[in-house]
Amino acid sequence: MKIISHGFLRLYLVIALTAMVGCEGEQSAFAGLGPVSSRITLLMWVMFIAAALITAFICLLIFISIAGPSRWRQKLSSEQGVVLGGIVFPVVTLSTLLIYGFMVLREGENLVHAENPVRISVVGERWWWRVIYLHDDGQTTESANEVHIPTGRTIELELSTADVIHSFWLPAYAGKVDMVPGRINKLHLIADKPGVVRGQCAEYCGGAHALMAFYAVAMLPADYDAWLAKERSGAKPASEKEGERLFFASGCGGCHSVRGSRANGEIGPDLTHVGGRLSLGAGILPNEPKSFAQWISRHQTLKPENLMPPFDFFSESELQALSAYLNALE
Ligand code: HEC
Ligand SMILES: [Cu+2]
Repeated sequence: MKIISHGFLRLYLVIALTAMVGCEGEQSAFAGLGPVSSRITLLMWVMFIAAALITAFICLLIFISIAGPSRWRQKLSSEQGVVLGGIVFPVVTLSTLLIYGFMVLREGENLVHAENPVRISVVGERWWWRVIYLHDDGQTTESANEVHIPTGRTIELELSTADVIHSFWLPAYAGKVDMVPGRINKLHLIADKPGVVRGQCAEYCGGAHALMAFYAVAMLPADYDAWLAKERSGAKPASEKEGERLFFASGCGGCHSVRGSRANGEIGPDLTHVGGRLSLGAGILPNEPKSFAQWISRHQTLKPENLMPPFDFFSESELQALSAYLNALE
């Protein structure tokens, strides 16, 4: 009898392959781009394979107990069989896996221990990320929705929240860590090589939770230092005068900061270098010149319930001027 037809086999293959496409992407727990995530990936495979073997073994026992030779069936149902199979076997296998799991995770923590880490504070906000670089001289530089890190160094992320519980999840580098009101949770990680990966809020935090993503950009240390120095500086004097005028006249500066200008709002993301970021709206739109106009005119459609008030009254030319001003903030 043919249990699996060719059609079914093909269907299984398609499903398996589709699921595996997710393993290579920019937001993948399988990518293992640093020592912490590599440990997690290793642990996942060991647990998965062990669970698969145990399941196969149990299936075999079930099969024997139903259709096996009567001598074997008697063995299985004897008191000895029950004690061995029902108590000793699960206690030994599960305890071994548990202890192994603790050891692997502990080792991952030790690998990233360092005296002098790069410190970055990330604050979860509904529904975006406030990112604050903590300099060695005690000063800070604020940015948003993007975390830049140097490769090869221990990064210490201080995770907190401005409102509800969020969860910081950057699968290429580390496991999830919750951002809990009133607490600062630390997450240590190392990026092995330069590259861009994506992260996502992993704890339901209300309306636009699913649209609360971010990017992490790992850079060679020299590139990182240059980037940070630029990020730290204020915005250049605006060349787009009309856009700048509209920005202030519309009250944008009441919620957004543009360091080096009058705009010093604290409610929304810092826009000092927004033109140089990868995305707008916490990973929702690619940062292209036309995205600014899209965000300003339609952000409540693109990211329903987000906490920026609607600004759907600008004319096309006003939108273009505002966009040009924001885009030039690199
Ligand atoms: C009441 C406060 C408030 C005002 C006023 C406001 N914004 Fe915002 N803005 C926000 C918040 C909050 C977000 C984050 C939304 C999100 O991603 O969930 C945001 C996001 C943005 C972003 C995306 C930034 C990023 O890093 O992704 C841009 C660009 C922006 N606002 C431009 C403007 C402009 C231009 C104006 C004026 C026309 C304006 N905002 C007025 C609160 C405000
Ligand atoms: Cu969330």
